Amino acid sequence: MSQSLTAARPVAELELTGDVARPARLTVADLLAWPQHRVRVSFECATSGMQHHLFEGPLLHDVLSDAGPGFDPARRKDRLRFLIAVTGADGHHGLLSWAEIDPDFGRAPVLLAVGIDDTPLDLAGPQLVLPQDRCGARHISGIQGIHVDGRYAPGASPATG
Ligand SMILES: Nc1nc2c(c(=O)[nH]1)N[C@H]1C(S)=C(S)[C@@H](COP(=O)(O)O)O[C@H]1N2
Ligand SMILES: [Mo]
Repeated sequence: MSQSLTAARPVAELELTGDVARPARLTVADLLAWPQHRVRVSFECATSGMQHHLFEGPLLHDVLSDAGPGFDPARRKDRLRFLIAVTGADGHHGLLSWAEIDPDFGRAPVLLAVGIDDTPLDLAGPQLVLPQDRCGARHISGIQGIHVDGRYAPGASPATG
């Protein structure tokens, strides 16, 4: 057995896919490249009650914008058909709309946390943090995938605005 006892444990990676020009695989270390934000969040869990945490990480909007979402940034209406699907390694998942985190619309300061209560999340993977949510269910931990989907367009939409 030549395996070193100090061999690195597998580091979690999240896969950013979908309607983006630059799909990516991102570790927690990669997510440190964006400006970091700290936020204290309180949320209620239906089973375990109130929880309070200090989270740190980049804005989801900053990370996804740099991946080149497939809309025309000059046309605000073009962003309204985009969904963001977030999946945890255990299969827990949730949806956000692009407009929810867009500075021109909902402006929710949603984070991709790389740390919780000053503990790094390198091994567990990043956690979605939604300071605006009263309930904890969308604070998806161990994020494995983020899929940007711009196909929700059941009818033709007006060209401008
Ligand atoms: N991956 C994953 N993230 C998850 C969940 C889950 O089951 N899987 N549960 C959610 C729920 S219901 C709550 S309240 C918060 C906090 O859950 P915890 O008490 O397990 O930390 O995490 C959320 N994130
Ligand atoms: Mo919960």
